Amino acid sequence: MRRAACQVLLGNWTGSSTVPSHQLYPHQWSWDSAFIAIGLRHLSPVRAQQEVETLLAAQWGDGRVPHIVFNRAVPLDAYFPSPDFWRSSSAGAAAGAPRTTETSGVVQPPVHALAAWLVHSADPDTSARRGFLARVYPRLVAWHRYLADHRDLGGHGLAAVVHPWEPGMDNSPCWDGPLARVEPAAAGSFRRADLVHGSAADRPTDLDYRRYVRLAAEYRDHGYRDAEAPHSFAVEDPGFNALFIAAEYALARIAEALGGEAEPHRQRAAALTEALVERLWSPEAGQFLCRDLRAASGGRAARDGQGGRLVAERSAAGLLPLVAPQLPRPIVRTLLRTVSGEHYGLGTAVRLLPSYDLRGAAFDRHRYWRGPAWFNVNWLLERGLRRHGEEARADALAAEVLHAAAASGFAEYLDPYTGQGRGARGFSWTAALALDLLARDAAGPKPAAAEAPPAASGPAPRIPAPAPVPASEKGP
Ligand code: 9WN
Repeated sequence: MRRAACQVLLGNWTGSSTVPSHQLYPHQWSWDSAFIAIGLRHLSPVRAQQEVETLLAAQWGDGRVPHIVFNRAVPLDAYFPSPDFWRSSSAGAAAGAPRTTETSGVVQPPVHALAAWLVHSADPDTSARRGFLARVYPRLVAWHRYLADHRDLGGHGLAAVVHPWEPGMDNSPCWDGPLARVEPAAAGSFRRADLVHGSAADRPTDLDYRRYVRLAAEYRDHGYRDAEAPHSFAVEDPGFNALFIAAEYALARIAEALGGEAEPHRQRAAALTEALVERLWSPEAGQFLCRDLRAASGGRAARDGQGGRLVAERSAAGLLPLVAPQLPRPIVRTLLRTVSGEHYGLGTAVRLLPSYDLRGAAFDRHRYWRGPAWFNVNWLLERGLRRHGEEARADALAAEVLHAAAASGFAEYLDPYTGQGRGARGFSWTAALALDLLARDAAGPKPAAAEAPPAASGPAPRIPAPAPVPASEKGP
């Protein structure tokens, strides 16, 4: 399995970074590259450093790390929206877009500091010799500063996303309400490339795409300047902010390793955690929810006086705060119950965490982020479980992730009920994160308490459970 995972990563390597999939996503994607680097470090720490640095080289002057860095050798019609839609080097000039590299203008979750720290930890000597941390640290600081200074649209300390592509979970039912207020771009005004390789039953609808295009064009036409763009879609997402918290703690570790000041990063992480709980925790739902900042105030849900309204949809993003180390214990306990309760059914109804409420009205086991199980989300949950001392559950989940990754040919995502692979095969982050779990398995003894939960169907996986996260990787 290790060999097969390495082959996927080697095959998707372009010479300076890794594509998520040659057919569907033939460029470099931001959060993909972070997850890819986390796996790649076990194959080649230097290549993993390069993955992160290639992405950060396309950072804008205002600090944003774009969600796509385009490869100029790839034909324009291979992916939509292409560089001639975003026009970053001209339209984004005032926001400091690179002059010679074309990128998108939106962002993705800030997993990069965590990736950089894990990449460094894989081979600290080589990393130090090459000056890796010293080079990436100022860029990561600028990236986090961009989120804090330009994206706190709600004014209470959390970063808002301004396009469904930003939280990385493009087609989540959480966006249906906020998106409904967006005027769709004219039908036929653009040509989708995703349907050439992906099935229409799995991908977002044309109407969704028309709204994605409208939002992106509006941002572009305002020079990608957050102070001027209307941002008619603005949402505080618990997944995005949970990863921001984890990344801020990772930045503290990086600062420490460089002999710098770690405390401001820890304080920012603690403040973010407080704001996350204050603004997005829903005791009724037993999980975190998204806050739609553009929803008209009024109505029952808005009476919390916080501005906007909590979105009444349960998505797996609302469980990701488990990766935050300082979450109040009662909230952790509730989240742990929710994970295996009726809405997600982990270990009872399904083997991997679905992306959306199994009982939700919009649940669709095949369509993008509306139900399927994704590997990066499950890798993050595994980490969160371990972080809060749930070793046995984490071991069981890791074993399921490895089993599913191998059985599906490293699929992009899975039908949560059958485990059948969907979307692209030979998908980079699936291979990378499997490699990461395998490497942990090789690194240490198997914890005694590792017991698999009851399986939904089929034979139990034969893959041994991995060892705990090494102490050097743990934060804060
Ligand atoms: C738009 C590359 C990306 C992932 C996202 C996933 C999908 C793109 C698309 O693919 O999004 O960014 O065209 O649907 O939703 O999480 O980063 O793998």
